[in-house]
Amino acid sequence: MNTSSLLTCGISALISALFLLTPEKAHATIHRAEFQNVEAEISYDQEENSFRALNLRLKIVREGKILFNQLVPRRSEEFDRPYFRENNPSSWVQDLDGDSEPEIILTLFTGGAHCCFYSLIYRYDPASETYTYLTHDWGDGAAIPILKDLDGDGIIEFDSMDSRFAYAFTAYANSGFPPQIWQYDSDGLREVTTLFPEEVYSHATQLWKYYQQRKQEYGDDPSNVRGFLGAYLATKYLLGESEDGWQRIEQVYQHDDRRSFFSELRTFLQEMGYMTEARKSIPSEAIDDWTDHFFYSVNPQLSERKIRPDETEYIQEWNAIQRVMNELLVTENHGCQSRLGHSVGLASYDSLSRDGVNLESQDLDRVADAIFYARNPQLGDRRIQPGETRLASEWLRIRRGVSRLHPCD
Ligand SMILES: [Ca+2]
Ligand SMILES: [Ca+2]
Repeated sequence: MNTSSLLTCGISALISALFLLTPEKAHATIHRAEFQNVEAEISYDQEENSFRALNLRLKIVREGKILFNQLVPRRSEEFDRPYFRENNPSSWVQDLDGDSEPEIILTLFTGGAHCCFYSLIYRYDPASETYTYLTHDWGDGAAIPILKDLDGDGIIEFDSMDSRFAYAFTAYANSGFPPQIWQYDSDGLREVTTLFPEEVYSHATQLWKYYQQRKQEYGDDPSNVRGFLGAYLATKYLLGESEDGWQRIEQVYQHDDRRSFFSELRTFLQEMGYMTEARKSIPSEAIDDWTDHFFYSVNPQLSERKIRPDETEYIQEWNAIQRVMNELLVTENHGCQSRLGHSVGLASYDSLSRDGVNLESQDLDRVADAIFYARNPQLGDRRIQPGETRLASEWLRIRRGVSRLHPCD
């Protein structure tokens, strides 16, 4: 019998909840589930008219022997309680990693409007004949996973969502979430979202549909649509279709704040790691062209002539900029032809005057740092101290030299 068919019969798992009145007017709540040779029982005392859940205990019986019977370690020993997703047929006792040994997945809710959730995953340790656990945080309720073998290979996927998008661009009710898919092994949960392009694609389609529905039902106000557009774009990055995603968003989002919204969106997606995949496909000519661009911006005296092999300081400065470009450049399509002629650029730009001191792009700060430290190797990587005004104004002069107000300027 293969693992997936074992799994199917195992899902005849028994789940029950019994409510017994104890003398302290506390209800003892018990949940039970079994899978193959493992039976687990969760119990806790629920006081009347109270959110407290006391004495939360997990008992695990394997092959008829009680191997584990302990209080569950919780962030709050009083309030965190087991959570079972409504209408979710997936059992909390399952073989997650396809080794025919069931694990126990206990998800806890801390209380609150929709946050927070975390799971304790218990694994059998044959050497000590007991169970060890690890913890995974889901954050917001939107991320509570559905456990399902999406591709039928016997390894369970945790089908979740990226809850860091809650409140990112708008109120919670208008927030959209990109998909996140995880798999379990003895080291913990590993994110594998991009290995499931069909699921990601269907999320992208769904998010675009939500965006259109909201626009139709509630109007095209920025606060109604920003959350869904942001999550849609993140999903397009997961699919390796960021150019198409940007094109659509720039086409449909015509509000006055579009420039600042796009800039906010780029920075957020970069910080959340969505641009890593896009970065892999950056051609080396684009990296060199961008390096040249910044190098000659801060060295106008060279009139873009080639660096000679004996000009070691210039070579070091150029190499320092190139290292930063390697890390920062992302695939972009801003709907305009960049002067450099590549669909590749930085994620964040200055939004205010190039001549003022109000410089806002973290990417451009890093370019300025690279040049500054290449020119001042005696500093190592120490920061400029208060009072070092000559160094401070040198940094600022470099920073102004690399300022860009728009990807197409
Ligand atoms: Ca297992
Ligand atoms: Ca699978």
